[in-house]
Amino acid sequence: MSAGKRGALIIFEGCDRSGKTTQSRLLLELLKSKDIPVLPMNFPERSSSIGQVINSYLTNSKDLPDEVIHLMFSANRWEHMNQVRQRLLEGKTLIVDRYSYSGVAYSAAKGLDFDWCYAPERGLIKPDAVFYLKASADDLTNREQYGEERYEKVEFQGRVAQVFDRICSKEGSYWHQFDASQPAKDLHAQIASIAEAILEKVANQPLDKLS
Ligand code: T5A
Repeated sequence: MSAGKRGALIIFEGCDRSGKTTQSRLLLELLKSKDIPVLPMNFPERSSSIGQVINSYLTNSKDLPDEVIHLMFSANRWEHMNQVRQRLLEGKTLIVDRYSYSGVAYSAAKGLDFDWCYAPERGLIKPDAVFYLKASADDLTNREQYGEERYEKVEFQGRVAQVFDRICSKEGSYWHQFDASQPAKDLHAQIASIAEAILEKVANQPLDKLS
């Protein structure tokens, strides 16, 4: 990549088991094969001290009030923001499995106020694109290992999906919704063509913040 061009911040969002990890990996491999500088990331990032608390919570070995775990998920993003900014400005594209929208969707689905949930996300780097993988909760429960973590319950995932839908219609311009129940290869082909156009489009644009 030539001097001054930045990388793109691309996010995958969706309910548990919607295929985010699969699609992130396929996109990463494609871009790498084209010699585009690209790195994977995911939130929660479970290795930091905050991330370890989040992991204990998700695997049901620790309980925390809803507000506290919400703020920890957000803090986990904030603790990585300098690294995210630096990598993007170095020209590296980041393919990120979950971001602020998961933070809002899962906490609002528990009954916390939507605006309260969104407030700590303000100021984080705004994604250039969000790929929202949407499928019915009934479809997703049939996928491998469904049900192992705290939030993997059909009724709860239905509420999470409603919040994702609300955010998708509100944020419209940089959200791209896909039918996650189609074969992974077909989904990848659709995602790839949009992603490559986005990389070109944002290379000379300044980074923006969530507001
Ligand atoms: N959370 C997260 C919050 O509450 N607040 C926050 O701020 C954040 C960031 C952990 C949990 O944390 C919550 C949300 C989550 O509940 P996670 O570690 O990302 O988040 O957990 P999951 O979403 O459960 O991630 P998974 O890796 O388990 O699911 P993926 O990545 O969506 O799905 P993937 O690709 O691993 O695929 C799951 C299975 O389906 C198959 C795969 O082979 C695999 O077996 N599959 C398909 N099958 C059929 N058709 C397709 N198109 C398929 N694509 C994949």
